[in-house]
Amino acid sequence: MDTGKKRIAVIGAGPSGLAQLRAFQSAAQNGEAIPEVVCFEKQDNWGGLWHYSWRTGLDEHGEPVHGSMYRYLWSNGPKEGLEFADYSFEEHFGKQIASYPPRAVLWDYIKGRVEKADVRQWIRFKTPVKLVKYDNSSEQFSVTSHNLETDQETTELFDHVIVANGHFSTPNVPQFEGFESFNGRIMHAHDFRDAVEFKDKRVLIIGTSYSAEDIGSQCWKYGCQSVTVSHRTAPMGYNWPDNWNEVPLLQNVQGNTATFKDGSTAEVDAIILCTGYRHHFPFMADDLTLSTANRLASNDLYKGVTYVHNPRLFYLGMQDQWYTFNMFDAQAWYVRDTILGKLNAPDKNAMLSDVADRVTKEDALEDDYACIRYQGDYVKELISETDYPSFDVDGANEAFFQWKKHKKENIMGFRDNSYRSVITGTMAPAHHTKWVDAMDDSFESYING
Ligand code: FAD
Ligand code: NA7
Repeated sequence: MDTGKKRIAVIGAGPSGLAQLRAFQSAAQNGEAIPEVVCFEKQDNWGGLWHYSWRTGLDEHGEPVHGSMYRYLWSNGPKEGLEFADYSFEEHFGKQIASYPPRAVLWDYIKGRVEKADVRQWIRFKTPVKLVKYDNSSEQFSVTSHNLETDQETTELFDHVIVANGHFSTPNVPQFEGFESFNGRIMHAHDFRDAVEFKDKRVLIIGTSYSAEDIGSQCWKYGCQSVTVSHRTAPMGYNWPDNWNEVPLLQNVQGNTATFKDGSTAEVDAIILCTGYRHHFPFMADDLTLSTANRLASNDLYKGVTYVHNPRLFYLGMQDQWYTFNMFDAQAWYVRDTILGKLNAPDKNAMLSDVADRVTKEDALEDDYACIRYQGDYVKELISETDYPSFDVDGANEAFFQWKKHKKENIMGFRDNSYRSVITGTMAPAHHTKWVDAMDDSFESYING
């Protein structure tokens, strides 16, 4: 097979798309013939969610703003769980760094590997993909993209498409009775940018997952008057500060009074919906569109990446995520080797039963620890099939277990802990300032401060 003539479209230059570029570049570095790779990125820079934008709503071109990250965001899990096996933190920073870096520091790390790999020229920035279709007779995809600089649309043919547009950008926004007449700000986590906006305010948060926990903690840290968190299923149950309260699901709002399912009420000034995101692929033809919930075993993806209804199409990073950057790498290397013909997808029935098996196993998991092991096993499974550098996944699992324990011990202090790198074996130093006192999230403060 002459793979040198193939054309591959990668949609998105976030951590997943960049993992794909690095995977192909590493094959080329090893002397292998690689296809032409074109990466379409709608933003003006790389790094996906880690590339911060102050914008909300629509951007300067009328495109929906991708960013969901906010100022003062520090990694919500230990960096020892996500370290690239082929590019350690120590290689990038010239020293080991503390375990919960702020956004700017992780963005710098993500950039470092792909700058070293010199793949920026493969990316067309400010070029959102608008439509992907598949032609059964030519067995090719047509990809229509829009150059936002020149305002021109172009349609090109590709042999494979790899969708890496992330799934934490299109908000899931439920409606609650009385929202229309609420006397304050109502927003989704996707539009949250700066906790200082909520200083002295009584904040009501809906939801109990990462966004709820972290946005609530940010508001608390930057001086809000109180945090009330409303749950649909169960409270988070951490040992929260005194001005933090967990309540059942919101029933309605009248004026500034919020009433919850148990009849209790709270006076609130702002409501932040931390109610998750939707997988959203408005640019994919119907027969190519992945439809899945935010779970560990995504629907319709053989080995978590190959679209069972058209195995020339791949999706990266569509799972709910304990593992992130190194899991995207495991997936990208696997997809690369499938495209290069070193790995083969089985027939459709076998792919469907692979998916069903993953779903059944996920459904049987009893707790978060089992979920972490499950996703760790998935990472192990994929990297055992490619030349992605093997690393101690059990050690990374252990960092996640410790992280969970540290959160239980002290939810406002867990980021002060340190873990050992599974790539270099080095223990992370303690950060110079405790998280509750560290108001400056800049790169300089974290690395040089
Ligand atoms: P993204 O980072 O979302 O990147 C997708 C890229 O695709 C973007 O650059 C986007 O502009 C581009 N794109 C989208 N549509 C198109 C289109 N039509 N055409 C062209 N380009 C397009 N993970 C952690 O490991 N640690 C954390 O602390 C952490 N914190 C998080 C905090 C928040 C608030 C959120 C929302 C997520 C967080 N995550 C965290 C998880 C995050 O999903 C991953 O770290 C990572 O960013 C996922 O990478 P990705 O490339 O799959 O998606
Ligand atoms: P998640 O992890 O998908 O969590 C969504 C939360 O929203 C979860 O607690 C849900 O409750 C809750 N939810 C969803 N719909 C509703 C309605 N209608 N009413 C009440 N509560 C609701 O999203 P996050 O934004 O927290 O995290 C996404 C990523 O961002 C993550 O990877 C982090 O790294 C950062 P449920 O438990 O289902 O009852």
